[in-house]
Amino acid sequence: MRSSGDVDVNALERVGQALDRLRIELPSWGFANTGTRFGKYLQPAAAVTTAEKIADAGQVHALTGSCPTVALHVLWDLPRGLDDVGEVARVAQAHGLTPGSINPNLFQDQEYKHGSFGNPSAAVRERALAHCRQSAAIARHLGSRDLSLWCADGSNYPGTANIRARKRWFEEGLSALHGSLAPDQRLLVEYKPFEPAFYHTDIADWGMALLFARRAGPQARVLVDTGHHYQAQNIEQIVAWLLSEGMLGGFHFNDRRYADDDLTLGSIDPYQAFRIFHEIAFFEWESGSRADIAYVIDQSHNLKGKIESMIQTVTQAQALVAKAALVDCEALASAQKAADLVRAETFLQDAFACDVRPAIREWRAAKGLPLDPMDAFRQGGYLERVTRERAGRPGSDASAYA
Ligand SMILES: [Mn+2]
Repeated sequence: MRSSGDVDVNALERVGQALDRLRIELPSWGFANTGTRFGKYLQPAAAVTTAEKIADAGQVHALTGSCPTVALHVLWDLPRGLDDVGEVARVAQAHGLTPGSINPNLFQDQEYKHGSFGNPSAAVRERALAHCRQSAAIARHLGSRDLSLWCADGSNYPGTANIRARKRWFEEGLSALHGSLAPDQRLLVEYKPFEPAFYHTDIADWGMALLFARRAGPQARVLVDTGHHYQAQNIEQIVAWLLSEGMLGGFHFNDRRYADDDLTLGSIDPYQAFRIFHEIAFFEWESGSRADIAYVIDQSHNLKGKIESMIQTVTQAQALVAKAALVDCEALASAQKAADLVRAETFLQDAFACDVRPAIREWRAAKGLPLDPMDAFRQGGYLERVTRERAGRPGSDASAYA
């Protein structure tokens, strides 16, 4: 690319190709009233039923063109388990979507007070396994590939948990779960350093998730939630290592300032997200293969409008992916080889500084999408309609903690 800030024809094509391939999954829980530990500010337009969450996700996909799937939480979206599968599939199809990753819930029920797969009680560990197996069955019936696991397991005080025993129980549980996957299913293992546990967390970092995934079986991969790292951790290095190991299964996207803040992707540090997208693009260029990665948004907005914040997130992801597509990987590789530091770094900085908005508008026009998805949403009347329909109903204050 040129460093003038203009997007030339070749670059325009690269942006178009990158956007054509971008699929970013929306979380059903991002459209409902969800809470912080301290309080919850209710939105009259928030979705209550699974059908409403899917309808809202359908709006975001219709306007952005990048979100054909919706992630589902078993406990919140399919409370009757397999009996809810038919209706969820029907509603998704009606809104132009397909069900995406299936997320078991191993942290909300009272039984999980001291953990799920790491619980000292064999009965609770069995219960966690049974719930995950049922979730895998739900995924099969919905045609969803990924079973996405986040375990809140951990302890709050030194000496209160047998860390090695819990590791062993996790290995046993995850292997047993892997054994009940269909051949085309994947098990994604997410990690998080702390919260809700504040002394030790059983899957605290990418290395632990990698070990568990390797031991579970060949269909297990690591899921990187961008908010689940210590301050200043080099996330793109983790991404590069997992790519190199063939173990990067997916992302949960959000941004953070302090901890797992669930802020809008790129709102605090867009260069961080850009560097992640760049490492993936660079890997794909170098290997000549597509990285098989599930991109999922994991954000629950308590203050911003829920649909608007998702549109904002997706358009931000489109912009950052477009910028990453502008890095001239061949020239970068040769600068790296020559240890030409400033030149190498400048390839990233130039791409990041490039104004990709005209190229993205061209792509949208070619796809028959609105040139400005946010403006189209605000003009479209959907929010006013659902606010009228949903306000004041019983259940609109229903609790979920995402
Ligand atoms: Mn997550």
